[in-house]
Amino acid sequence: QKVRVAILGATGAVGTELLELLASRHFPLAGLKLLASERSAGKTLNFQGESLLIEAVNERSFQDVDIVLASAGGSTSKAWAKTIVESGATIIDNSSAFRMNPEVPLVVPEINPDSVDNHRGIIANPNCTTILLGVAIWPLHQVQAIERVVVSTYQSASGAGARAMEEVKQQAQAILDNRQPPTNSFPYPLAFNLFPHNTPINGQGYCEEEMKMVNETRKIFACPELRVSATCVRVPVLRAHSESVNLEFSRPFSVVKAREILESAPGVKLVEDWDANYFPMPIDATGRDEVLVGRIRQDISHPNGLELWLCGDQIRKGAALNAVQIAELLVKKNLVGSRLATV
Ligand code: A2P
Ligand code: 11C
Repeated sequence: QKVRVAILGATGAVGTELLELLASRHFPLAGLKLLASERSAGKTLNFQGESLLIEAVNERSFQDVDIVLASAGGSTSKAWAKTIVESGATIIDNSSAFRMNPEVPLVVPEINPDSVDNHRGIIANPNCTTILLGVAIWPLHQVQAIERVVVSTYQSASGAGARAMEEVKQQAQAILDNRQPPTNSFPYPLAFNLFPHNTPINGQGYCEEEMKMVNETRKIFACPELRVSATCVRVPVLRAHSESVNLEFSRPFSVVKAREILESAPGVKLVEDWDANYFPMPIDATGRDEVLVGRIRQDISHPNGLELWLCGDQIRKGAALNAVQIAELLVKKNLVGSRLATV
């Protein structure tokens, strides 16, 4: 089966990675359409040696499309989802617009591939921090149920988009040159600094990004009672997120067993050289598909606790790769096309 694909947000950090992944993974394309805002209309992007024209999205954009890979922000997804589904296409949406809608599957193919079976035209790609965490801890959860997760993130600039990545570089240069660093994409300088994630804070003191980790993990794991507490922090790294993870089980989980499980877990690469003090780092995760996991150790403060550390490419597994894997899953399961969601 060959599929007609459109990328909505083709010029963005995730959009350009989607292009690369469709080519390198030999996705069975029957056509590829690049969509963005009016700002990019008429420009071109290279795909497999061919120069493809970028079009401004409009009412007719989806009439000859089977799958839309959307990564143009929540408001753009909300604005176009109905048109996409009514045109007969399936939208795989990278934004948070529909993730918690009970009709919308929230999918990490390594965790809940069968949740796509009843999709109604909209499938949501989880938040990057949630995907990376889920891929690393789901295999352990299969062996012994996790009771509580305490996670702290070290999130790269890429999560805020392509312009934000450029801005960190400009900030670094400005600071080195003794100039005022620009802060258009971020509220504060990120270069030579870090700050708690700048999404709105709720009445309990948690920001939106932290609550995404709580609610999305519960939905993907089909574990509405799972106890999760997150602290999300932006760090001056370009495109790979890191996470410090503390897991609590109902009884001790052997470190040896955890390593054994993660060594063969899908989407995970164990990176541990204790003698060399070498563990996952964002520079090693950059451009890679796997979530790098290491520093697995017994929590000395709790007999049933395990500690681990992970890094994963935010643009790849945290966004574009997961979306392309969902598209591949739809093709494999013959589930391409919409079933008219209520949006
Ligand atoms: P454009 O380059 O034309 O602004 P990032 O997350 O890296 O910032 O990328 C955001 C992507 O979403 C870009 O491709 C951007 O296109 C696209 N985009 C932003 N707003 C809209 C919109 N209103 N309609 C269509 N695409 C949009
Ligand atoms: C960040 N995780 O790093 C965010 C970006 O819900 O998809 C993606 C937000 C989302 O800031």
